[in-house]
Amino acid sequence: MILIGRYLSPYTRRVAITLKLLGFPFENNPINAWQNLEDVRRANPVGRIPALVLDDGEVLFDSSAIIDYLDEVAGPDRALTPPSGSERRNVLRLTAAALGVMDKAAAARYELVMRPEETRHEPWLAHNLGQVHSGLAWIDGQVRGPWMTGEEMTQADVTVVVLYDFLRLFEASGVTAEAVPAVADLARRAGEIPAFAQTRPTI
Ligand SMILES: N[C@@H](CCC(=O)N[C@@H](CS)C(=O)NCC(=O)O)C(=O)O
Repeated sequence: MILIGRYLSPYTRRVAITLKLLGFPFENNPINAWQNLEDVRRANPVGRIPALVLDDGEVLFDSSAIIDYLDEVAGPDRALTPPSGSERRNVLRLTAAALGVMDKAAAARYELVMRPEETRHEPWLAHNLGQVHSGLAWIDGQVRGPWMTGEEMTQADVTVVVLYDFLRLFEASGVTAEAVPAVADLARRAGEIPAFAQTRPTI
């Protein structure tokens, strides 16, 4: 399988970590929509990363759809999202919150890096960053320990950790370890696991 997208994208990184945790071999093609739009569009007509090219040539895109497929192939005992019930709903809720914060962080970052400074709309930037902080504070209050939902690492942990690592790299987010101590501790411990350490992004 070939994972298209660079690990600076938290959406791509959550797929890479899931592939590694579930033991799927893959190659990474670290392209992005800004420098390689035509190549990205060949895999995903919307022109976004990540996309996953399967061994038979079928292409999947959107990180959640890819992860759903990987969980299905891994089977219910190994899947990172529980198969049913309140455990599943809880993991989906936490993962959705982390993805929502990720979308807001991306919107804030685009406002800063995609526009000439004189056209930046500060209220929109502040609106998005406000949602980043409120969402992340809520997630921090949900950590049961040692992982998000208790003893087992799940997709909620993968997504929260890639979100936090991305926010720490994106300094203008204003997110500090002190503001979200439970998430910061979770990310520190996850960072010692090879799947996380081997995919650590740099700007
Ligand atoms: N919902 C999508 C979001 C993917 C996404 O926004 N990717 C960003 C990179 S972090 C991208 O390709 N942006 C380029 C663009 O939107 O033009 C997913 O989960 O895969």
